[in-house]
Amino acid sequence: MTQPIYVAQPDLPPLEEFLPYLREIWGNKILTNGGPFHQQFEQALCDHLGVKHLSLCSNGTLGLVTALQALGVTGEVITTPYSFVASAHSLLWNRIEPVFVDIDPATLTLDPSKIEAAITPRTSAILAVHCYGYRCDVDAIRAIADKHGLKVIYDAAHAFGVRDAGGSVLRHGDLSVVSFHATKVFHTFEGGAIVCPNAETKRHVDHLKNFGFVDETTVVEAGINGKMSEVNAAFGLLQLQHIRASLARRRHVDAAYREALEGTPGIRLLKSADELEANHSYFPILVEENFSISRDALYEKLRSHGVFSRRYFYPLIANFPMYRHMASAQAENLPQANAAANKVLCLPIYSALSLADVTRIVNIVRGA
Ligand code: T4K
Repeated sequence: MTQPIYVAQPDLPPLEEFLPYLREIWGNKILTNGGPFHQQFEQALCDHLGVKHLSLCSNGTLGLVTALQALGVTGEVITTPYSFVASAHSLLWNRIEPVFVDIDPATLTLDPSKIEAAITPRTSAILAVHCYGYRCDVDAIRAIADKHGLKVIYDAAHAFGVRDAGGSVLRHGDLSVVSFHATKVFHTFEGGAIVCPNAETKRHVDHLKNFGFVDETTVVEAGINGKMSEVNAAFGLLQLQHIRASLARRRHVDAAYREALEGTPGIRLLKSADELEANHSYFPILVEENFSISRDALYEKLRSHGVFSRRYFYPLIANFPMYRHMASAQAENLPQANAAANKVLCLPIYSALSLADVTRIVNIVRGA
């Protein structure tokens, strides 16, 4: 009986490597609220990413909610419908109205050429997503934001380790939020971070993720509990020692998929990661109309062989009940996003995926 293959599998270092960290926590009894591992991990991440300021948080979703609050974003925010539902939910949690704009079919990220037409006097920001680790057109988005006086927030949940000519892509935007969920390239079981442009913004974010406390008796804003625990922070410190090797193995898996699938009639791949500075966090294929079976039939076929691919991101966010009544959510406004939601299948990719399993998966796809 062959083992099931899931879309993601978290990296876990040998348990013995984690035990000394746990002993330290058991010894000092500091479990959360910005303890020593939290501080060390923040600094180590800044060094690793080459950014000056970041604030750890308990997950990417609360990171997004807090980032929007920190920037004082209100009214309407232009965003992509092609993402995990947490992107748009972070707006609703702040009582902000999402205005959906279509995506660029080449990168599946927000199409800058569609943004200006969606700006109204109520627009205060753009929330864009580096989908699958493919960098948004950050220069075009910045130019539009500057012209109209808008803030830019990047949902960089998928973008840990992605670099461009200037360094980590997490430095872009007024704030950038990364997820360290178990299914991500770099994870701390649950977790995330808000990358900040300066110390003052980081301080503000630090207060907001701690209920709004600035000292023992002063609460300045209605903050939330978005803190990362010491166990998660310690695990993150350990994970950082393994991330380069893990990314290198993902690169091999990505390359093996590409080599085997390139040229398959009816299967389209996004441009290779190196051209777009991505991080092999997902392996999306687009099942076009001329493929032998439908995307959903291929999904079922893989399942019947114990391969659990995922239709990220189907349904489109704009089609969920809390969004679909909105004018910008209508299908005629979002042809590319709807097409992607109906075509994309994310094949399993993780550092421990063997090349034999890649071949097995490709054979199922090609034999369909
Ligand atoms: N923005 C974007 C663009 C995002 O993609 C996400 C999260 C967020 C914001 C929010 O960040 P967080 O608040 O989550 O930090 C998963 C994740 O829960 C979610 O983090 C992620 N995006 C989203 C794309 O995918 P599911 O429902 O697909 O997860 P699940 O449990 O079905 O896991 C997929 C497969 O991974 C499983 O079949 C088996 C494997 N797996 C999963 C877990 C959790 C494991 O082997 N071990 C595990 O512990 O949502």
